[in-house]
Amino acid sequence: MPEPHAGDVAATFCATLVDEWVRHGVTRAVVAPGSRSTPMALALLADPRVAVSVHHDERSAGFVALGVGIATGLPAVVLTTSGTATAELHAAVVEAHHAEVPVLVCTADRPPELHGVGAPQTIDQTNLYGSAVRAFYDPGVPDGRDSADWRHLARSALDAALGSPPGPVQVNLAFTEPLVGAPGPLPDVDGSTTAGAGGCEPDTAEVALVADAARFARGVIVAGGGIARPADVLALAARLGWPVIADPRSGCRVEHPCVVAHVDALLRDPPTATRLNPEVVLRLGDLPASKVLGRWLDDIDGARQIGVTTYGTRFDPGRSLDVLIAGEPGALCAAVTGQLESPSDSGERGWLATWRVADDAAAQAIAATVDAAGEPSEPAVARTVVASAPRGVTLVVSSSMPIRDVEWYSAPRSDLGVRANRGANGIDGVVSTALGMALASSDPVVVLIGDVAALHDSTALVGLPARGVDLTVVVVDNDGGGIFSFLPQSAALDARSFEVLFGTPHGVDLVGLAAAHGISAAILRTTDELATFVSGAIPGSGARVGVVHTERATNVEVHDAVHASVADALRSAPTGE
Ligand SMILES: Cc1ncc(C[n+]2csc(CCOP(=O)(O)OP(=O)(O)O)c2C)c(N)n1
Ligand SMILES: [Mg+2]
Repeated sequence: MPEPHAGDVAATFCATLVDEWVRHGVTRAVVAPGSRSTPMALALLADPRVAVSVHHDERSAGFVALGVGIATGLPAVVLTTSGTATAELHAAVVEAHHAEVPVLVCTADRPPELHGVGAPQTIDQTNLYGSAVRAFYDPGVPDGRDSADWRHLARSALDAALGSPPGPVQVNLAFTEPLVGAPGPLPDVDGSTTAGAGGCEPDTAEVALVADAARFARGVIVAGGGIARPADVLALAARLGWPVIADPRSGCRVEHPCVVAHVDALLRDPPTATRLNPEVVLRLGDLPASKVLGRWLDDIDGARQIGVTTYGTRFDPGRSLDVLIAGEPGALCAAVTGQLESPSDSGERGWLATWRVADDAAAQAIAATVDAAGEPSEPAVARTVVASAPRGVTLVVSSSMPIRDVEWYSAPRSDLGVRANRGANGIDGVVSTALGMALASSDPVVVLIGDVAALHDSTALVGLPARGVDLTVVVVDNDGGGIFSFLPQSAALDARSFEVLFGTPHGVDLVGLAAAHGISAAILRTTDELATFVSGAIPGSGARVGVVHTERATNVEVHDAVHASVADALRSAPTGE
């Protein structure tokens, strides 16, 4: 029998993997150009059930795939050629690992005989991403005799990506030349189903443990990212008369009597921080960005702290949790509500009222201070973007100051999904992540991002107008890293050293940069202009960039003024008790 044509075998192998992935829900592929990846690139493009987007920069491509996984809960395939191209994906793989987002990472490779002999574009890709992947597969060059295993390989990789927790998986694909071939008949489908992502179920003892803690009047719920059923969290809070410290990513930051939106400002005021000390803390999902909140949680004396995360992942850098429960936080709250005997009596309402009065006073002080300034300050930008985004939009917020400003100052909103790459808190890949989300959903996406983060991911802009997405990017341009002005380095160093190493002005014209990519871009000079711009993020609005200029030094003053006004307001507000 003649040897099968290597190109045809590779084509059939790749078509089989793609078919198996598509049969189990994969619909998107993100491909970066290169030769060695040809068999898989052609298989993805040939399958009409797969939407393929092509990106020159693999680093950006990795984050686009991450965004697809965030938006859909299903992995995108991201494909690169061999060599350094594969290493460019590492940042997105690390973020996907920590954020528990599924991604199928396909790295093309040279065959074994070309390793260690100086062949071009050949590096050791074995376990390239270390412990950041759920699984690593290296099936070797397909030769046709192994075809009975192909579907199994595809399904194991998908199961690992959708495991508990979900995450990235590397499938290293070695191909020999010729790289172009025609697929033959695919191996038969074996009919088995995929495991799918399932969280852990809290057991009855864990539900009872939380229900027992719910006997305390002075309880607090801290809701971070990673809550699938926020309504159940709010229902438990309402039943117990407990405040919910609601991170914008939690889905709980809605207009609701239990929701506390300005905890960072409240806890900066020491008498208030002491007055609000709870007996029990229920920490749901990951942690909000506020350091002030984190420190307060770590320093609370004698309070019982119970953590609940879908996959039992620990978010507890201060080691203050007494118990960690694995289970979807909303589902756990619903189970606990079901176990409670009678509605709380009104005596417990004093506790919630204390928080309500404080948070309302803070909200008013923030609004008065921030909205009083004519020029758009950075807190005003965050407030305006959150308030003006049209219904149904997803807001993607970058580290570093944007996520904090949204968390600290924005008013609650019931109809706005907020996302941020907080797995590893990188400022990289933010626009690309948002692009992936926009590609995978029909709703517009708005990004709030600093200038350094925007520049870091500027290759996300390549070809953007032709991608058919509604992506509105608001860049807060303070010509450098504004967050560092809040850190001890700023006081400890001489002004010149600080500016060189941390301020890092770059002087790039971001409107010009966007325009060079064919994107409609404008400077936004007032909060009104910003509000109009953001409210234009509607279906069909396309790719748009708006730049708001601010100053790093002034920004520190604005933050200080806001916190001072909150402290004043808290001193004159009734205590609520
Ligand atoms: C990939 C990555 N590199 C570096 C950092 C460290 N870092 C944190 S914030 C920051 C500056 C961010 O500046 P910008 O995006 O303009 O936001 P601003 O602080 O001005 O709000 C840097 C470099 C990081 N978090 N991630
Ligand atoms: Mg900046």
